[in-house]
Amino acid sequence: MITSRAFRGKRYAVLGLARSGLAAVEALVASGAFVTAWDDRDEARAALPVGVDVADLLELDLAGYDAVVVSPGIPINRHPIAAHAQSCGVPLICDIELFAQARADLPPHKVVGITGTNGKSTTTALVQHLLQHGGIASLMGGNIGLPIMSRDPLPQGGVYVLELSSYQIDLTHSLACDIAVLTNITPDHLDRYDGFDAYVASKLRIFAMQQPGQVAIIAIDDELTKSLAESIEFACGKATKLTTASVVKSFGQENWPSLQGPHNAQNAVLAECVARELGVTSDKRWTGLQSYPGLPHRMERVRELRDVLYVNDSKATNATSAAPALAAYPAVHWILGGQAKSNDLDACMPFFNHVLAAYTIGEAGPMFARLLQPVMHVEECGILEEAVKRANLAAQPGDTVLLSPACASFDQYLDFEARGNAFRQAVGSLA
Ligand code: UMA
Ligand code: ADP
Repeated sequence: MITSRAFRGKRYAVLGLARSGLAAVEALVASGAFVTAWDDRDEARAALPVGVDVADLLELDLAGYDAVVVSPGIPINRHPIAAHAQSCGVPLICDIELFAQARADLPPHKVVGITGTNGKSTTTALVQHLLQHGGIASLMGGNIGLPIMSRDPLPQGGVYVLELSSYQIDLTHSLACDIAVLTNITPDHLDRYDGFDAYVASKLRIFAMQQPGQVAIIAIDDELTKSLAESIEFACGKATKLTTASVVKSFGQENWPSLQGPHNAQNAVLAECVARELGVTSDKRWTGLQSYPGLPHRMERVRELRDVLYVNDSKATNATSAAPALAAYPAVHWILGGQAKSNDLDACMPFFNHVLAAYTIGEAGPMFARLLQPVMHVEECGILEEAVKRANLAAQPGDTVLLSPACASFDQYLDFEARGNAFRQAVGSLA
């Protein structure tokens, strides 16, 4: 794990004890800090290591604590911990800020931070793959599901590749990324922000934290990112602006089996640029794009049964990210729904002609059914297993059964991974 002298003898209150919170507690304790921790779940508190005080932070006088370490999943725009910490004059941070503060004790290294609404995990995993393929020691962490504080430090010259959500950026104050990457920004997570502009401002803090001379790499495939890139270049000096369209033609995307579709072209262009900036040779970059294995739950081919392809795209948690999956297949039985992030499916509309039937699930099911019924056949299924069963009955050879829900999973599942696993299981049990 990552430890630091910066934490020794200090006092931290930690709220949220799932992946990132527990990793933070363990790293702080190992660094010689005093830790008081809380999670509303009994079993999460029971997993705490010895030596940690357990107390409900809302009932604790936080004066004298050096920081409150909050898990990114805790909505600080409405959770009372934010006002409580503020009234005690204690900063709210997350594990990524702890990492930033620990950097001075790590062997000389570089940090790549990757944010954006869609494509973060793919770009992060691809950067990591290209660096390793190019012989550069690196590890990935952050929102990709790998809490960075639980990883062992890299040797000198290593590169930490961090996927950063806006939630994490909100709780990070001093992470100066040697390379900061923005994939795209479309409306998402609006329950956590006071409007779209506030969400955009949150993402842009990744650049505001950079030092002069550090590199910003930004995909400029739409008007918003184009104008943001101009202002970032103006503010922080060294920015590289990339358009997918102009670059990808000469790249040979047809040779990258796990990076199909226009969205993956964007991710590949960004990752290739990061790898180039960090000294990976062009030969290694090209062969690395070819050998990239892909990530689970992102347009993952789960099974072929009687010539019907089953695809798990559970990670498509908003309409913008579901659209490229619809675009990729011509005859789709589309399973969608969950916890809605918006009341429309406008981003998917250009590809409605690829959809043979829609199978709605979850909280958003009735709303999506109302939206889609005028333009396609819709079956309201409620749960995923029913949707898989009905899609299986209807699908003909050559069709694709696609879970690309355009919604968060939290109404019915722990997270998108649990939803994707449930899809795999339901598909696996089809006879
Ligand atoms: N909790 C309370 N009280 C509350 C609310 C929550 O005690 O009022 C507790 C819960 O019981 C739980 C913990 O707080 O134990 C929740 O923490 P968490 O949701 O932050 O869970 P982690 O496992 O630490 O996961 C977090 C990120 N989760 C979120 O941002 C929601 C993970 O991103 C990330 O991979 C992980 O840290 C490691 O860095 C997931 C995610 O969904 C994948 N991210 C969003 C996205 O990609 O869209 C932003
Ligand atoms: P994130 O980590 O930002 O959620 P992922 O790389 O995990 O992004 O991809 C999530 C989903 O978003 C994928 O299933 C895919 O359908 C879609 N997607 C991936 N990259 C992009 C992109 N650059 N633009 C739009 N959609 C994308």
